[in-house]
This record gives sequence, structure tokens and C-alpha cells, in this order.
Amino acid sequence: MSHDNHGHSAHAHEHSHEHHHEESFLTKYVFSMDHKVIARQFLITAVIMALVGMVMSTLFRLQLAWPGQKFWLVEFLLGDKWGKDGILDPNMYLALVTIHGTIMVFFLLTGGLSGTFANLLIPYQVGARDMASGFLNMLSFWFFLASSVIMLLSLFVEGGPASAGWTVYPPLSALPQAIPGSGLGMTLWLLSMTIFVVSALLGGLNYIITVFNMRTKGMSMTRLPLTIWAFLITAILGVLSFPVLVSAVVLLLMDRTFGTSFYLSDIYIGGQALEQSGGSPILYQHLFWFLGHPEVYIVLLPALGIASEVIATNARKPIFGYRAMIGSMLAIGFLSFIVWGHHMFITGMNPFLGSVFVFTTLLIAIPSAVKAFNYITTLWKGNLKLTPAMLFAIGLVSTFVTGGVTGIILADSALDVPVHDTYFVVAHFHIVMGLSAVLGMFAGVYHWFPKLFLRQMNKKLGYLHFWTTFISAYGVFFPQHFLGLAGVPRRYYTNTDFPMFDHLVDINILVSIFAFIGAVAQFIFVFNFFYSIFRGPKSEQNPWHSNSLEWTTPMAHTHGNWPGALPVVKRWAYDYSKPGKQLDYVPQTVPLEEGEVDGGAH
Ligand code: HEM
Ligand SMILES: [Cu+2]
Repeated sequence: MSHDNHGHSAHAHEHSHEHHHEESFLTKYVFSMDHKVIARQFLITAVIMALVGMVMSTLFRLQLAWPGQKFWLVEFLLGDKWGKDGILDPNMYLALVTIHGTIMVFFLLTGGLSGTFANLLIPYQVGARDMASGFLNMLSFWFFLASSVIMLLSLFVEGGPASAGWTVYPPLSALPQAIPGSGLGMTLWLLSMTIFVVSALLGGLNYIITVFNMRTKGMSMTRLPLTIWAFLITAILGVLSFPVLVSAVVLLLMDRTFGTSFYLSDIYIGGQALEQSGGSPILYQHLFWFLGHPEVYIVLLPALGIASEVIATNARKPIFGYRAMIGSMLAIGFLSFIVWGHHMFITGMNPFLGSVFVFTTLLIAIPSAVKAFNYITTLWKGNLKLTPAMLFAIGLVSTFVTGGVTGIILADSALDVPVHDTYFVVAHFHIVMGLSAVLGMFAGVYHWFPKLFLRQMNKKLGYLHFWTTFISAYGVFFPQHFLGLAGVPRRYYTNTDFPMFDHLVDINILVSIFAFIGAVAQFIFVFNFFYSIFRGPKSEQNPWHSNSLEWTTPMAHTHGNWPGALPVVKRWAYDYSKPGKQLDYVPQTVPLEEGEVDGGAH
């Protein structure tokens, strides 16, 4: 006891010059309430989760390209039970697809992308010392970590992890006896997702309150960088839609454990009718997709916001159509709530209702096209600095456009019906949402690495990583459109068993080979990332000559961000290459000159 006291007071003495409470290793790096530390915690957790999700995709791609062949890797990773003699067990195949999708959508791109960059950038770019509530922010990370751990634990239970697809439709999710993955694995999936939603809500409320209430002097809403607008709208979408997922999950848990029948209609198992009847699995689909579609934008908008920053900075040009960008993000956010039915065209919905969803879905193409147009116009005749971050941001614009085009096809009920549940859909959503968001996330990591870890990443490895990733990504997902058009169904253990798909074997092999190259490419990133955290060259304070406030803080992290007074904002964030200025950038803290017009104002 006395020893403890002594250690504590000596420690307090050392740090007595700090205004903030003294910090031990534990409060500084583990239970930190500092947004910068929490951002790094989210990022590192997401990188680890993504590696797990990626290894899973390599395993099921092995099976899809060479069905029934023996692979040492399969047995090595899955053991005797699920990978006997190196052959992937069919139940485990479904489970891998499910957990891969869940991890990528929720843990990498929802938790990892928003959690990292909203945390890092909101206080910095609005000019605040921290989030509105550091404590709730910390809890948000710990709930995220807990739900990640539970999801990983579910890999090791009897019966394997959940295997009803990442959408966990009933009856596979509602009947514990349906398939091996419907048992404890499914319960853990539901538990993990519930905790995940708590994390997302705590994070989201904090982001919203911080943006509305903690902006520094002069930081009006129309001077906010577009990243902040993107995080704000994302957080609002999350707060409105995630609770609906929880309600769906609660009803599901009741069907599973208390014999209710919200989702179960008449079901016979082995000739025996179940007690439950009268429910509707379609109800679940409505609830799921009321979250599920906005979720697409919860994943995409932060990436698009990051692209705006990275592209404007590295094109040395003001972002084109700042107000139109805000307007289109708001429009996308609003519309995303009235289109969920486009996931349900084949449920037998009234064709008139279907046509309403066709119409609202097609409307989203308009603000999306505005955004794509604005990126391209910003790039047009820019003085392009092709940093790795910039390449990833441009790559995002590419996938956002090419994936959006197939979205227009799927939005039409008449065209969606024949390709529904084929690889066409898999190709579409991987390109428009999966890839765009992943590329945006990489852009963010390369661009803000100096703010996260005070060092620079290696550029050459960055270029190598970009080109291998970009080429192999299209190599994986472009050919899948043709598989889909030929009718190859998704979520099938093997599709080469059907004679009518025999001529497609080569395409499947090609897709898998690109998938393996893409997976290897990510290790270039992982190496560069972890190496640079410790050994990368120290960064200067504003390496990209950027205007926004985060680059006005000193390189060494201080709790409270700015050592002295908070910065005062005098202009919008996009004064690059402004005529009549000496430098090609004017930070937000530089006062407007006589007669100078503030950029965002018109
Ligand atoms: C190169 C990396 C990737 C490969 C090779 C890959 C491949 C696949 C394949 C083959 C499926 C199974 C489809 C089926 O059987 O129906 C699948 C499912 C899925 N993937 Fe990926 N994927 C990759 C990256 C990603 C990323 C980055 C995301 C993030 C959005 C993602 C999200 C999903 C989802 C949500 C599913 C579930 C689809 C379903 O339930 O039918 N994947 N992936
Ligand atoms: Cu949708």
C-alpha cells in the first residue's frame, strides 16, 4: 500500500507541469479517453479483423476454383473437423462466407473506417480539444472490441460459427436445429451484433454532438471540411437505422428461445410440424434491410468524405461544388431510407409496391452522379500529386462509378429478378461498396498516417500495394458479372458440379488467382503499416500542405490537441491555388484579405 502511494506520487510529480490529469500507461494507451488514441485502437482492431476476413475468403475461393481438391492450407487452418484431408467441409464453407461478409461489412468498414477516421478527424477538424464525451467514446471502443472478440470466439464452438449468410435470414437463424451453424454459433453472432450496435450508437451520438456543439470560433457549418459532413450524416444514418436491427435481433432471439413465432410460418422437419406457425420470414427481411440499405452508405459516405479531402489536397484545387457535395450527401442519406425494398423484389411483393422502390432507388443515381462528377471536375486540370493516398482516392472514384452502373441494372425489378442471388449481385456490391470503402480507407490511412503515428509510411511500398490491389480487385470482381449473367448462384459450395456451368470453370480459376494475388498484396500493406509505426521516418507537421485544422497541431500528441488557445477559423478548407496568393494553399486560420470571398459561401 505505502509502496503504491509512493510510486503514484512520484509519477504525479513528474507530470505536474501538465494541465490535464496525470496518465499512467493504462489510462494513456488502454483505457484512454483521448480521441487520437481511440482512433488508433479502432484502426488496429479493424486491421486484425480484416486479416481474418481475408484469410476466410482465400479458403472459400480455393474451394470455388478447385472444388473437392485437397489443400494443405485448408487442413492446417481448419483442422480435422472442418478441413478433413484438406477438403473444406460444406457447412464450414457457408460459415466462412457468412463470417467473411459480417467482418468486412461491420467490423472493417463500419467500426474500423468510421471509428478510426471520425474519431481522429472530428475533434481535429472542427477545432475541439476532444469528443463531447471522452468516456462514452472509450466505451464505444470497448464494446467494439468485445463484439469482435465474441465474433472470433464463435469460430471455435461446436457446430461452427453462424452460417446463414451475413443477412442471417430466418428460418436458418430462427431455428437452432436447422443446420450446424444455427446453434450456439448463431446465438453468439446475434450477441456480438447487439453489442456492436451499442458501440455504433455510442460512437455516433458522440460524433453528432461534437460536430454540432464543439466547433471552434468561426467554424460555421459551411466551412466544415467535407469529411466532417460525411461523418455527421453517417452518424445520423447509424443512429436512425441500427436500432431497427436490434429490434429484428430481439424478435429473432425470442423465436429461438421462447417459442414465439414472429418469423416462423408453418415448418416441417422430418415430417413433423413445428409448434410455431403464422409468422413471416419476410418481416425479418423488412427490418433487416431497413438497416441494411442505409448500412451501404454508412460504409460508403466516410470513404467518399475522405476522398474529397485527399483529392482536393493532392489536386491542389478547391473541391468542385462544395455545396452540391453536401446537398448530395444529404439526399443520399435521406433516400437510403426509402429504398430497402429493392432487396426484396423476389419475395412476391405487389408489383406496384415494387415499382415504387424501383423509382426511389433510381433517384439515388442522381446525387451519386453529382458526387462522381464533382470528383472528376476537381481532378480536371489539377496539379496532381500522385501520392499513394491520392491513387487510392482516384481508385475509389473508379469503383464508385463502375459499381454504380450495375446498381442501375439491379434497381430495375424486371432486370433484378433473373440475376438475383447470382454472382452478378456479388460483383456489384463488392465493387460499389466493398472496394470503394476499402480503397477510401486505405487513402485515409496513407494520408493521415502522420497524424496517427507521427511518422511516414514508405511510398514505394504504397505504390506497389495500390497497383497490385487495384488490378487484382478488378480481376476478382469484373469476371464475376459474367458468372452471374450465366446464372451461377451465390452461396453454393460448388457450382462446377452443374454441367451447364462447365465452360465457366476457367473464369472461376481466374477469379481465385486474382483473389490470392490481392490477398498477398495486403501483406505489403500490413508490413508497411506496422514497420512504419515504429521505424518510419518522422513526419513534418504539414507534409501535404493541407488547409484543415488537424495540421495546425504540433506533431507530438498532446491531450487537448492544441497546447495553447484553440485555433480561430477564418475561411473554408479548400483554398488551394487561389489566384493572387504566394503559396498554393491557405490554411483555415489565415484571415480573409480585403475583398476576398470565402470559398464555401457561393
Ligand atoms: C479480394 C477480397 C475478397 C474476395 C476474394 C471476396 C470474395 C467473396 C466471395 C466469393 C463471396 C461468396 C459469395 C457467395 O458464395 O455467395 C463473398 C461474400 C461476401 N463478401 Fe467478399 N470478398 C472479398 C472482399 C470483400 C470485402 C472487402 C467486402 C466488404 C464489403 C466483402 C463482403 C462480402 C459479403 C458481405 C459477402 C456475403 C455475400 C453473401 O452472403 O452472399 N468481401 N466474398
Ligand atoms: Cu440496397
